Amino acid sequence: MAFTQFIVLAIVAILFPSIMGMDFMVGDDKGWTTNFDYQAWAKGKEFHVGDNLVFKYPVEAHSVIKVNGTSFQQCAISAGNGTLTSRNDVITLATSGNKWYICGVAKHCEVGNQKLFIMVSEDNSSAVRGSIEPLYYGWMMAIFGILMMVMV
Ligand SMILES: [Cu+2]
Repeated sequence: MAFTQFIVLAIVAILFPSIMGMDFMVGDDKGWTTNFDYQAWAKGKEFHVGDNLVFKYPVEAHSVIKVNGTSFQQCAISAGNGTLTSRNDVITLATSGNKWYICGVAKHCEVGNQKLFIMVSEDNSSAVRGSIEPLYYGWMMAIFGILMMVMV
């Protein structure tokens, strides 16, 4: 019985990360910095509501400001945008749509190209339902079915 429970837990553990929000380390090991191609970094990644963006950078070296598309193009910081400076800024993607982030320090955005644009799609639960391969889903159901028979 304990072994069966272990298997069920293992399967849940495999499925669970796809249902939970994901953490995206912006720039991966380079972090949030100048002269990095963040569009190349974002390419091929799928961002969903509930996921987190993590911006890491040395103290006072950079900042993170959420802006609109126009400010993004012009590297203009509009009043009222909260500036994040904790050097480990976690932004939870709360809504779907286009999101723009720039660095507010010196000319890092204009000269250093320190800017990130992403598209966020609807929440994970609906996305997972739509994106899980039917074949994969079928296999999971088959495994669950076998487990049920074993447990009885
Ligand atoms: Cu910067």
